[in-house]
Amino acid sequence: MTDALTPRPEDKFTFGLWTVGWQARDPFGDATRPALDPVESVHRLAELGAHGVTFHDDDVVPFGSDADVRAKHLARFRAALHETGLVVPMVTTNLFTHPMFKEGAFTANDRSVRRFAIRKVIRNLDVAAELGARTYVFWGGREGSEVDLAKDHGAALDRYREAIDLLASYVVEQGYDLRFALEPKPNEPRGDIYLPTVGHALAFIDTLEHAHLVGLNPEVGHEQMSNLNVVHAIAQALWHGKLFHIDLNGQHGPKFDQDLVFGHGDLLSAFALVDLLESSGYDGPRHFDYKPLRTEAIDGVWASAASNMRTYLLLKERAAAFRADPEVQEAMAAAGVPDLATATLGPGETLADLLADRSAFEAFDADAAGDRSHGAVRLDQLAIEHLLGAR
Ligand code: GLT
Ligand code: MN
Ligand code: MN
Repeated sequence: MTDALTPRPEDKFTFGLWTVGWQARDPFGDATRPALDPVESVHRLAELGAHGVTFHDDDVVPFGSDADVRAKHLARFRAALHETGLVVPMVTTNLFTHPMFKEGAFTANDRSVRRFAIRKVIRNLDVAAELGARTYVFWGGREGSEVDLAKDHGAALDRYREAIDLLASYVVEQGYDLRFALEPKPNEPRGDIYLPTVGHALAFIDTLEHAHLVGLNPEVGHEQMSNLNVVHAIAQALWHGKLFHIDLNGQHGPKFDQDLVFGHGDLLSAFALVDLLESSGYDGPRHFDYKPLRTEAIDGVWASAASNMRTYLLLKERAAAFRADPEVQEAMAAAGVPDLATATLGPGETLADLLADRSAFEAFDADAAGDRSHGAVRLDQLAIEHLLGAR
């Protein structure tokens, strides 16, 4: 293993406690692994070179714990962070496991469930702030429906906005240095989920009272479940200044949420994504939200955690080599990739000037423009050659 492929805290690799801690229960089968103590996960992830851990309230303090038990769990967890130096850059809330949330949390028809959900988040916002988290994720897995007529969808969006507005005003009032990141997903566990894609969530954010405090936590597989291009989604989130956090994993196209190891789905897309992230100035966590395969015992859990980081570092190294390759640079130029950064009007040029420019239209050789080759296949092949170690 070369040095560049050894994960280090400065790589900002983080893992949800629920990822390595997943016991691999699925709709058809029981757990195949024992429960993991979060304290052990913190130690093992630190040994593997991770920078931090993230968690739902219930991952650290079991739901329904009384105040004493809660304090003990939090104290043990804090001690593990202290011993290992792992940080907690992001925290989130479990608003999906308890049966009370079966019809929704912020968008439940039952108002008392909505009020409980907001209280559950507020209690955990205090924990997040105390642990120094900068991002608070909202994944609305139960916010949706199976039956279109069983919900007033406009009212659901009103209630969703009401909840996020209330929680953001709490953060502002408390003076917490926390921003919110909404995580889109098209379906699963609900038949259809509100804010199903990055685009839907961006439009929703625009309507919020504290819109500047709210961004996105896109997940690779969630966009791909919708048959969308995750690289385009991340690029647009960056373009809006809304990439607050990211969930990296793998997915083989539109099917159930696979949560594979990063890169173990669409590898070319993962390559382009790392290339984008590393050149974008994004300096947040590289957060892995994956599920160790159900076929694996505990050794496979730690091997797969390491695989996420190693795959990211390999792709980062391959992307750098790709960009540094003179033939790639020449192929990029031939394909006109850098030309898109030039504004369509020249400096000082007006729309009237464009209308007066005969070369732009009347004398434009449309057939020649239609005949040219853009060299995209050459670029794809160069990427493949770099990925396969042929260059
Ligand atoms: C849940 C979901 C993930 C979310 C997590 C945050 S929990 O496992 O599948 O995509 O990121 O609530
Ligand atoms: Mn997922
Ligand atoms: Mn996720």
